[in-house]
Amino acid sequence: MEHYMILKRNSPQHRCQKLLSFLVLLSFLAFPHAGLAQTAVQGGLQGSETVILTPDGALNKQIQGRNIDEVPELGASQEDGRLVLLPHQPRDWQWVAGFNVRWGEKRFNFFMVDGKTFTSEQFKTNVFLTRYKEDVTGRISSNAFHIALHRTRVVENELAIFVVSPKKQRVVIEIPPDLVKRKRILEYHMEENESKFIHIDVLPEEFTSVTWAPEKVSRRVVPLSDDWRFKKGEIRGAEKENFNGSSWDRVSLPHTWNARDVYDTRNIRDDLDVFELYDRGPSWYRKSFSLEPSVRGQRLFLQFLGANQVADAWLNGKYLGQHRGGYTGFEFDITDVARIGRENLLAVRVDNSFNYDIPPHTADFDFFGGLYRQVQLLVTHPIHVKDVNVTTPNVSSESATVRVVTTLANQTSTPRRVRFVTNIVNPYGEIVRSMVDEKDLPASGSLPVEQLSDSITNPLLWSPKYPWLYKVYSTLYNDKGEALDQTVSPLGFRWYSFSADQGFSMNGERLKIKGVNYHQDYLNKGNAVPLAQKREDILHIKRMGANFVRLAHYPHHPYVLDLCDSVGLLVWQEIPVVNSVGGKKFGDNAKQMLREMIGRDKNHPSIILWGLGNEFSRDFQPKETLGDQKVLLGELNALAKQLDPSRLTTQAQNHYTDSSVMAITDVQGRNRYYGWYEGTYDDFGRVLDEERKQFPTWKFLVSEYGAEAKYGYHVDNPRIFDHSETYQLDFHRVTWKAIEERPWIAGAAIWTMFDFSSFVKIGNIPRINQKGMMTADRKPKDVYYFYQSQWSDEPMVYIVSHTWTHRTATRGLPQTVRLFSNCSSVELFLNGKSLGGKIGGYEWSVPFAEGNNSLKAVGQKDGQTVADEMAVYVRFPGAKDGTPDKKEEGN
Ligand code: GCB
Repeated sequence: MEHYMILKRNSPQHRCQKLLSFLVLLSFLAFPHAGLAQTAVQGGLQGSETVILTPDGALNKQIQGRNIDEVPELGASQEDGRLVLLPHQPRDWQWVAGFNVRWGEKRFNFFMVDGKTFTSEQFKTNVFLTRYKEDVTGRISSNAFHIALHRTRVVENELAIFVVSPKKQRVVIEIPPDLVKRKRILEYHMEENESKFIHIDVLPEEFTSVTWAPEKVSRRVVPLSDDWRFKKGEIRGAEKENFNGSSWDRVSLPHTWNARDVYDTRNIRDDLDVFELYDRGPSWYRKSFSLEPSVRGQRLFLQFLGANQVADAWLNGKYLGQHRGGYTGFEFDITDVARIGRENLLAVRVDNSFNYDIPPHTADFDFFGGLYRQVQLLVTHPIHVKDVNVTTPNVSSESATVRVVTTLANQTSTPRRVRFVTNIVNPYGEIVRSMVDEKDLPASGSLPVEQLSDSITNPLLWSPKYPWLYKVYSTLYNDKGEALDQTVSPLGFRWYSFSADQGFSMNGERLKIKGVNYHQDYLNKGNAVPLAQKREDILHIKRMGANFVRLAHYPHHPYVLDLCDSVGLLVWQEIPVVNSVGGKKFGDNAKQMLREMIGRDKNHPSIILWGLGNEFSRDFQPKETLGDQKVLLGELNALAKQLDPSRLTTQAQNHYTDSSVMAITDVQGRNRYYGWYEGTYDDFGRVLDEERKQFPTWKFLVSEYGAEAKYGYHVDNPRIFDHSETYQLDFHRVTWKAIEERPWIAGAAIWTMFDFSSFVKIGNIPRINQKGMMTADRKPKDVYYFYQSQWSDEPMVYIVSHTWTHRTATRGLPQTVRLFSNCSSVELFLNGKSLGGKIGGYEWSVPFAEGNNSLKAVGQKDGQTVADEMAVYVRFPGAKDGTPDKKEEGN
């Protein structure tokens, strides 16, 4: 194995060209101190032409000079005459910039980076964080804010350069010694209209930067989401090619047949049978598709990202196989069955009946049947990358090594010699390490290749606050140097631990886990949720200030893990062993799910815990099955450790305290509902203290706590189970305080982020578990703002409550108005008049006028101002509309 600092490939791009230096834009920044000091700016982007810049040079070229409306993926669109900036960055882009973009008569600039948008105008945006609303043109062109936003530490002589090339050429950048201690020369081959960010940290002596450009290979994913036919029920012969399914419903994926009946409240009876009341059984899907001649000679893999819960598939009448389990993906190699240049007929039978051999048996959520995630075709060269396993055997803030084990497959009938290159690319798109091997791949076989990088200095660490994401590009070349296949895997440099006394630490610093549980459904859609909604969900979680998400109670969509990596959310992901365990086949299936989950998601830096089950050792389980549960948990734990020794394991249990079971996993998750299913919320701290005394070596993480509330329902005297937002707030204020005060509790995950559908719940909205911070269609309850005020660093203020707009008061007696805020000071205004400012403890006595009132709260934090406003209509009982009470006349 060889190690390269620079990738020197003998590609035409790297062959010697005439040296020509042409810099359209160059900005130099030096950071001798923590503050920003702009030492020189050359050039600029304030021309009259619209310029859209992406990390993709070819795309830049394509869009140059065109109207931005034609490229909505860049993030600007118009809705109802409003400009809406969507933080839509294609998955592997770090940034998108637009200069001089036309919107009606206006011109504006925007910059998107890691889901955040910065604009030069006060547009209405639905962005995650709009930190700067002033004109940021200067910052964009100098790139200073980009560095300012993400710096984790003060680095001397840090330099950011932004280069745009108007034509295809070699670019030479000479950096004078006064900026980086000694003179540096960087060289790039750049395409026409290509742009680059070049970022230089404390530089190792041998530093030279090469910016990464992906290879053109045949690997591609063809979506198969549209034009499906669907029919409910068992249908004989539906797998046959000559079967006529033309009368079936037309559907597109994601799809579930339970999007309606699960929410049907008509059938609520006392003798509710959870196995009967929504449609659980087999159904059929059929789809025809054609394959272009260009895929001839390639391998074709039919991939299902999830089907609940048993799926059987046929292509062109031939049986492909069966997958059992509703939450992990699976694939079939269809190369030998598929017809190229002609129609193919895919038939899939999906069955969500109760199945004793497949987890879960029962749960407090619904088992929506169907192809509820995407189906797609993966096309690859017969010699391809099958699997990549990236770990970081040594990592600190000074240095790190990367170990990559790649499985290379040769699906041809002759042995092949290949050149295999692994490039580690930093968040700026620069190759920081290259590892190159020459290998002989056996005919019709595969070969694992292990590569260990030498040490990378000053890695940018991944954390919830600064989710710096590196990428591992794995590229296979044949003996002529032609690229055959390439994959990209995420890489984050981070380390973490749980301690029984100190809670959780990441990258050497203690970090309280502030988390939520997240179920994958959405109101009236079930689990068939579009990807854009998942993105919104993750942004809601992040915006509330959380740093952790427990993906309850099963593996979620792979896109969710990508999002968590990029926005910075720690993840607990689990297999769906919930409430009970079955026999041997159940155990085997649980292990298969664990293999599939770890196999799919092992490279995501966001994942810190593998969950092995939820409340499957509940006290009300038959005693005779407890032994089986312990054995299964032991086997699952051993398997998780074997598959992924780099991560910790956990389980979530309620009252279960048998230490011989609890201690099997590394971390002990506790689901606790004092003040809901039992006791009062004041019990929470005391009971956990007692448990800690009894089990001093446990690493406590509160995996669930929560209380239900109906959105907009407020009461004066909150009581347990009244489903008021008022009670839910009291519950959370007390419980979160108890968690926060105890350093040995690593942290907690609220049950739950969103209200979710559960057939077994008959609260005041039947079929919905209402413990969410937001409703099942994502409306925030007051408690959402309470947590935001506790958890988020972004300045916020919220008047409690925007859903309490009509109040009844006693004339002459002021009403208490509460605010949630993380600001250092807040001032409240009633009908335009200040009621005074406060520092901390945000409660005011407000002398409302009868009828319409306006409230406005203005907060200050770190030089930023935020405000919240609402209208309140106040009625004094006894008074007729507008007429003062007799009693109070003359007051
Ligand atoms: C739990 C379960 C979770 C339920 C929750 C509840 O302990 O782990 O699946 O949804 O309680 O709301 O009852």
